[in-house]
Amino acid sequence: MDNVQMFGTKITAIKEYLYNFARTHSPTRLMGSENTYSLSKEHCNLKYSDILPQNAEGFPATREFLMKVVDILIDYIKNQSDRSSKVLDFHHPGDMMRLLDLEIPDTGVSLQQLLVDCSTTLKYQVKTGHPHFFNQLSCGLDLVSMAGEWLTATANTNMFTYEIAPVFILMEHVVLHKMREIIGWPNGVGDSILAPGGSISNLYAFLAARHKMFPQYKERGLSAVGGQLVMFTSDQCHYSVKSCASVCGLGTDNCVMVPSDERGRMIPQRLEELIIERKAKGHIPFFVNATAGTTVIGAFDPIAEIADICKKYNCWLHVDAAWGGGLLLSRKYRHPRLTGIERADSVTWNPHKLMGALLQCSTIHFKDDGLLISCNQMSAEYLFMTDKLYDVKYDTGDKVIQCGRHNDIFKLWLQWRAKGNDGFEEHMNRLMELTEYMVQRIKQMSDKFYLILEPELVNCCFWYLPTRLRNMPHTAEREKLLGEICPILKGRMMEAGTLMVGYQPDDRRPNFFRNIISSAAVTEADIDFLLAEMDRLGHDL
Ligand code: ABU
Repeated sequence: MDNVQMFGTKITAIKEYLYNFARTHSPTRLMGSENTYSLSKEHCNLKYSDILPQNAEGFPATREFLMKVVDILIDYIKNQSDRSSKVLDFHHPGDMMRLLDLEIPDTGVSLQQLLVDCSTTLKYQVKTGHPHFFNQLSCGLDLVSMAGEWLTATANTNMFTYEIAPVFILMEHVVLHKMREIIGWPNGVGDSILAPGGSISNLYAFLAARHKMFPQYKERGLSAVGGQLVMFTSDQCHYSVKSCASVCGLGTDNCVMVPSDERGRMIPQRLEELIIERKAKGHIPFFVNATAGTTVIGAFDPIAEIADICKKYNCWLHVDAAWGGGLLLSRKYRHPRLTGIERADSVTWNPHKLMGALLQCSTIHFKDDGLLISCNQMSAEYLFMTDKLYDVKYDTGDKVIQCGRHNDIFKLWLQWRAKGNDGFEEHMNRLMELTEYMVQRIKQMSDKFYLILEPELVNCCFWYLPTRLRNMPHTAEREKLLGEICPILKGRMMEAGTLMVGYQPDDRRPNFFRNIISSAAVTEADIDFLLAEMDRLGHDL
């Protein structure tokens, strides 16, 4: 052992001594007044090599270690469900670095230290399942879906072949078929895949559309196209659509941003004009993206009207319903928002957003069966042999541009089993009703809040009005001042740790708040709390 190693071993020993001292003298250091995360005396000095799989005799210690990890997780869940607990314990990055021990040691730490590490990690994690977390499109913690994710982690398989994931592959078939039926494609025809996020799902749509129009592109590249491809999307779309143009060689200048109306919906007439304009230049319009639930405002583009234009000009219609897709499950709210979606060639729909499946769970669906494999297949012989024991159409790996694919299906399947279609419909309706409640409360408190527009989805966009600006006429000057308040009030929320609501500008207005209700934990009382807390933290600004 050289001097450096000896020094490292001594430091680890000192740390463990200090840890054990803290454990016996200061139980709260371990995040729990009962000090429940201490391993028994018999196991407290063990290391990873004393448990499975390294030590075949180590099951008792393995079990105790994992049960303690589960205790930590369950306490976290309990704590984040307690409305009097904080949403976050904010520290600036430099301070956070000092609070944590993130170093990778030369000599591994004990199992007991790993439990402290797990507990400390969660102590400083933002509690995205807290009922007062309204910050992102994905909020909340669906516990059945979480149980599914635990099982997924334990099964630790790859989704590229039926050979190593038979049950999960069949679950994908069943759930994705069901989703295509819900989209409205006859008998659920088509093909689908789970992708790592909505942006990549949109990219799959782009690739399939180009492949359909120029099947030679795969082998011959740009020369197969023989002209300038152009795609169209609204100026409110998710930025990943524009990113497709950059990644796939069109260039962002050839992703045409179609103006939207004052409610954030693409103006179909402008789409048609822009297609004609590009055709007149000799370009090849081939792809139109309609957004069903824009990220900031929650707007729905008029899909049926856009579908008519796509048909007229022979363009692929993709619907990015990553955010709004959940409303397909609600008879009350599906129409008119998603009317016409069955006319799309492809649809992105992210269950990890409105449906509350755990991150991440994003699906992309195609009306045309066979396109995904034809577009992406590379026939790697070490994985996708055609002479296997079983029907190799169940090997999904060659349909995608990635190789390894995470198992994102089990958590969704389990959640859907628990809720049934009825449960999901009730969940969607509840989220929309809570949003309606929030709008009603904002209108009742119009001295303190200014509603920017009536929501179509669960995005509620508004300004908070501090006392000094309450009697000012609502002009561009007041909007500018209200915009300046947003980051300050958000900073106060984070420092107080009691609430998280997002803000951003858009191309029509300066900063404004965007509140998202997508967590099953939220109640009317939480919305009342949110509004009261913003006023408490911001009235003097
Ligand atoms: N890709 C959309 C997620 C954005 C958000 O949570 O606000």
